[in-house]
Amino acid sequence: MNNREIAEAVRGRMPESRWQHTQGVTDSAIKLAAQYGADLHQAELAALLHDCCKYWPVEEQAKLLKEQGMRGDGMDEVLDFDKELWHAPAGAFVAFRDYGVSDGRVLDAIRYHTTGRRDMSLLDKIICLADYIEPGRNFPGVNIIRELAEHSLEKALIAGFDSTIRVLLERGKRIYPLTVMARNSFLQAIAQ
Ligand code: DGI
Ligand code: FE
Ligand code: FE
Repeated sequence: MNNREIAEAVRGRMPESRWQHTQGVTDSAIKLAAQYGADLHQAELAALLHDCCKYWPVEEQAKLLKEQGMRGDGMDEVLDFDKELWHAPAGAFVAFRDYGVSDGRVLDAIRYHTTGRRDMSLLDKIICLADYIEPGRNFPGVNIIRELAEHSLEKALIAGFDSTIRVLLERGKRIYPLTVMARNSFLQAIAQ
């Protein structure tokens, strides 16, 4: 499947509002990739597929994740955390199985687009940040993240994770360990 065919298939399997979001993430990811020297085709492909599982019944997402078994990739505990996190690793599996994506860098960018991870790749950073700043996003602080994205992927992502973590703290929720690791590794990187 080429990117255009993938776009049509993805669109058919989600509500129109999520397709608008997916297009926004794709536009933002391509811009960030051009600005920061990443592969535009990979950025487009990962963005198109990043939320491909978002509207699957959670039981099906859980089933896919159980079938994959333990991978030792930081996602093994995900079923024990917020269901909102499941669509990312489940989406990577579906991108591989149903959309024929074999590029591990694209699959990882989908897998870690919600939580982040320690030492995120350039493509991981672009997809995660595009998801925060796409034009349809409208949460408190989003414009600061957009401004930071002009100069530093890392500073923008710290601000993004800070806003997510703040909401989780306010709601008394746990924070997935990979999100803490991602934020720590960015803080370390910008201090150097
Ligand atoms: O799928 P989207 O709505 O486009 O965006 P996303 O994949 O970033 O959203 C997943 C949601 O997961 C996000 O609104 C916050 C929530 N969440 C719950 N626990 C955690 C978490 N996000 C992160 N990064 N870390 C968590 O521990
Ligand atoms: Fe998502
Ligand atoms: Fe998204």
